[in-house]
Amino acid sequence: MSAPTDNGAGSGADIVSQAAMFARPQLDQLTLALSKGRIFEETVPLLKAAGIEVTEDPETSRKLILATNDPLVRVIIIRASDVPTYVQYGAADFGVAGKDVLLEHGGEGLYQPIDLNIARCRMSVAVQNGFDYASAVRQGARLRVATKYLLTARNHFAAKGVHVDLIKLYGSMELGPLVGLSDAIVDMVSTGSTLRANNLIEVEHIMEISARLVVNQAALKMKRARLQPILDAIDRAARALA
Ligand code: PRT
Ligand code: MG
Repeated sequence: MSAPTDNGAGSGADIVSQAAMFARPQLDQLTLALSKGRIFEETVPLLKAAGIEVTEDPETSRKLILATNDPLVRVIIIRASDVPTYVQYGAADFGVAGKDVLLEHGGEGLYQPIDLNIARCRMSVAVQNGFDYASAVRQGARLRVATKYLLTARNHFAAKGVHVDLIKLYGSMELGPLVGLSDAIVDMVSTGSTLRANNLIEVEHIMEISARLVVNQAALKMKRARLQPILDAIDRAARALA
């Protein structure tokens, strides 16, 4: 009888590899931080080009540490906005995060990001259809803006000289103008269908967004021999797919 793979009571070999996965990181072991969903899905082909295959699916597994075909490379699955923090503190050697997330984090302790050209979207200002954004801005009214991206939004409106009261949200920004929480939102737009479904329109395009590969500065020095060929292969694959 074969034991279910998820109950920790696997074969001897399973137990050894599980132990290796949970052991404190070794100098020659690499930890990659990814978030579930689009970042994971769009990073997988790039990893494959570097010879790394994640052997479990984060959508069906409850594990937060996933093994790969390379015993010295493991993947941790965390919230998108936590990726820079894990990499900054060296809990992950490298990770993939959106430019939106990296701008909010500030980039401390992270080595020069490589643009992977994946998870592409744009950061925009949107308002309810019918709201006269141009006049509100022209008249110097104080705009209430709901967003997850406080720093980027603050910089954007400050550069334009627009007075804003920023309201921090953690998700579903689209609801803000519909229930009178805010006049506008700053959020990611990809197909535009979420805005349309909620009677919102884009009134300003702040910047193009794509996901970046970020590397812990110390790891790049200490683990360069193992890390650099992987970074180069991912970079080549990203350019080839772009
Ligand atoms: O979901 P969670 O709160 O855990 O975190 P997250 O939303 O940051 O993670 P995730 O996985 O949704 O997004 C990860 C990264 O993907 C983001 O940091 C962006 O860099 C990038 N990305 C690309 C997007 C989108 N496209 C996107 N469409 N992030 C979010 N969206 C959302 C947007 O916020 C809006 O609610 O999708 C909706 C709009 O999509 P359309 O297609 O209807 O326009
Ligand atoms: Mg999301």
